[in-house]
Amino acid sequence: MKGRYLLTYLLSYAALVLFAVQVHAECYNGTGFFDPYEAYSRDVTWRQCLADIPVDFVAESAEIELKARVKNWGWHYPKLQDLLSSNTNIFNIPENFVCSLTPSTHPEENEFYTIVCSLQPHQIQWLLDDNCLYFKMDTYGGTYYLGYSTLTVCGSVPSENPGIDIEKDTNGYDADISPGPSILEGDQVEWTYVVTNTGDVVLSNITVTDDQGVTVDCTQSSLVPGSSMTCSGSGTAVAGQYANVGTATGGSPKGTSVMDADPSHYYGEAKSQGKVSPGIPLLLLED
Ligand SMILES: [Ca+2]
Ligand SMILES: [Ca+2]
Ligand SMILES: [Ca+2]
Repeated sequence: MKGRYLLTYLLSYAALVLFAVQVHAECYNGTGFFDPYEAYSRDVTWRQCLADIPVDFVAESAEIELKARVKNWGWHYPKLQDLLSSNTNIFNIPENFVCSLTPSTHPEENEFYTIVCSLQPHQIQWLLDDNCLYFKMDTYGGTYYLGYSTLTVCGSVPSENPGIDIEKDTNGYDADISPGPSILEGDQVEWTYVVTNTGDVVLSNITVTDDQGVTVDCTQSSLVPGSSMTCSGSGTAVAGQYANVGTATGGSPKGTSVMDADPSHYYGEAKSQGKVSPGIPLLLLED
């Protein structure tokens, strides 16, 4: 038996570890909105946007790659100089780049060169704020063709594992199968509906319904992972076998719906007939 407990423990632990690290890496690209661009003794500014980044995306790094060609050799090689946030609050605040690869010598005529620059954390935040940034290249004379510019942000998207559980009791009995507890006809019946968030994300818009029209009162409509609430309903016992099913539904932050249902039963002892065994029909004898 000890070995079996150990195995169960190890399997539970492995499941927890797998559960905890379910994130997957993602990279998103955006290409600058320009045609091959000819710049002569003037700076080049362009806007670059990323599309379709999930709202819960956690960025870890971002970089911009710029490819340009020198037509007429200038005094200096051009360099990616400034980054301008397109967020209106901080627009026009120039930010120098941290470039991991900058040409150390003047490029030759007609030579393509590439610069790769890393964005700093607060620049990445600007990018996530509205998915777009303005870039500026200083050219210092000469003629340059801007070939392309690619903006890439990499990070992770937390995966969702939403789950919900409901356990419904009649007068404190789970009573999933009939007949359930015996209750005298006309007595008060108390139903409890314990709803638990069994997933790893917050559930909201939680509703609990009863298929026999019992009014179910809950104290809250959202649950953090691992937490529970007890909802309740009440009614008057009727004679005979009775069954009702409680159903709980909820929604994850990404809009996934989860649902669970649980039944409970009771057997209503008819007042006028005294004790009646379930399943045995009454015989009415006629004269
Ligand atoms: Ca259940
Ligand atoms: Ca149950
Ligand atoms: Ca039950």
